[in-house]
Amino acid sequence: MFLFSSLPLLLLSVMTASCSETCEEVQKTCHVVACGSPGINGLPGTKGEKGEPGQGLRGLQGPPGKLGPQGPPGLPGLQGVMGPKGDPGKNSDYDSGLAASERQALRSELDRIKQWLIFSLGKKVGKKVFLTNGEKTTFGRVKALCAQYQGSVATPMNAEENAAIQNVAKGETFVGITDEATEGQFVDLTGRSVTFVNWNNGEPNDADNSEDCVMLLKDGKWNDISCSQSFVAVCEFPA
Ligand code: MMA
Ligand code: CA
Ligand code: CA
Repeated sequence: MFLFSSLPLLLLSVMTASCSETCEEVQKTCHVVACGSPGINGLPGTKGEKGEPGQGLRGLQGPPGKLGPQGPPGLPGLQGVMGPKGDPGKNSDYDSGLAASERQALRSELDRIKQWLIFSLGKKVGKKVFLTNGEKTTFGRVKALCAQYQGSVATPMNAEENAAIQNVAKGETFVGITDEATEGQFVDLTGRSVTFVNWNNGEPNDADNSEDCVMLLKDGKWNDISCSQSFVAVCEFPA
């Protein structure tokens, strides 16, 4: 049934396909067809191959377009890599700012200078160095002089130290021992009773009741003497 009713339409389609001209022309050659409303368009043909590039000159590039609106802020970036190690901090109490090798070099240079000083001027006994500036002065002045150079008045604690002081002084010298506080009780300058003594015969005699200081005689023996007399200043320093 469908086949019969659609047969004239099918025929019409075939005739239209073979008669591509206008309706008048169709009427000349295709007598069967009545001229009515235009037929429906056929299906599009397959796409042709791309043509050759044109021969005309290409136009100049136009000016850049206007700046677009600002976009939204981006997400935060990833955490950066760790930076290099910082400089060492400064602490004036504990950090000299010198490398260990520099400190070592200074230490050894200082030790060499100490050795020269001891060789030329002083005597070292154990942990003490005895030095003099050759000045002859009162006991009070000797104390002040030694303190000025961070030392103290030479005080023999044994025979060896006694000999070293005698040697450095090359003459009569005060030692850091007095009985100023209590007559007859000889103490060092820290107030401790002396354990080593080397008194000359008949000493201490506190002559004229005015001898509270102690001097080394040329032979190293001790004599109590007035503190206001003047003798060679000998100081002792930590070695
Ligand atoms: C004598 C003797 C000493 C005293 C001095 C004072 C020469 O030695 O008595 O004990 O300290 O005189 O100058
Ligand atoms: Ca005395
Ligand atoms: Ca005396």
